[in-house]
Amino acid sequence: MISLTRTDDENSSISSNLAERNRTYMLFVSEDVPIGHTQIIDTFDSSYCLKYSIKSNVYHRYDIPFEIELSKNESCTLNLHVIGLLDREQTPMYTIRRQLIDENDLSDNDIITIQLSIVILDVNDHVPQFESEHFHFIIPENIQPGSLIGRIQAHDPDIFLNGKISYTLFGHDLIQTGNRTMFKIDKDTGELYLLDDSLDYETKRDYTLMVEAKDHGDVEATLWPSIPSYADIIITVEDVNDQKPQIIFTMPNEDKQDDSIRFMNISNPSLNYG
Ligand SMILES: [Ca+2]
Ligand SMILES: [Ca+2]
Ligand SMILES: [Ca+2]
Repeated sequence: MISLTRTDDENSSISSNLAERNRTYMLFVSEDVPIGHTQIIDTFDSSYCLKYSIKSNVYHRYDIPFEIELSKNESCTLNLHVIGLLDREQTPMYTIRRQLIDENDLSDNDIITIQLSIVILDVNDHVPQFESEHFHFIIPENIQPGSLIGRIQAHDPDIFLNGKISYTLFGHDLIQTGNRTMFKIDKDTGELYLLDDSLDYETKRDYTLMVEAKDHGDVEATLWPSIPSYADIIITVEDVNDQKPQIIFTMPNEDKQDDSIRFMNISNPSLNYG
């Protein structure tokens, strides 16, 4: 509450110090308040309302979804009215200036300038959005455990916990025979890593996973609960010539003890691309 007061007593007056009379305020308004929402900016002595009026929209911009009113009802209050939809992700802050003038004295000495900074508070009105619904990575079968496969990215334009994303991997192919976890994701960065050394093109060529992106908003909130998003990941294993040729010597006729005749069979599973 400000200390500006005025009475009808001719010996007292609203402070003549102009610097004192110019007021700055900071107000916090949630981005989900409905049109028609009203918030008190300040309360004055009732005599203040008798003297002053708000100069009509001197600095008003039509894309500002607020109006300021000097209420002269039961008490003398300076009020903020919401007259348009708010979206913190579009406009996180507004600055509004208005002048209070004495209609009977339009000299510059009796104008009070009000500067109002309105900070729009976030609600969790966005779910994380993946850059794609499907991520596809191709890796050679001989990459080492711990290698980076790629990065999954989702975006959430909310701020703080409402916009902080954590990633989690799911899927049948995540755990392989022997309870081996094949892949892991950095929950903060979305970087996808190979964990296990059992990649083998000849055994399994595709791994299908699912990734969840979830912000850190309140999952049990009534109005804006945290809701996860999902995307598919396919990891394709590429063949590498990783098997030494098998050389098999066979004897054409074991009855003949002729070491000079041999048949050689060379086979390499990695060359069977069928
Ligand atoms: Ca919003
Ligand atoms: Ca969010
Ligand atoms: Ca928001």
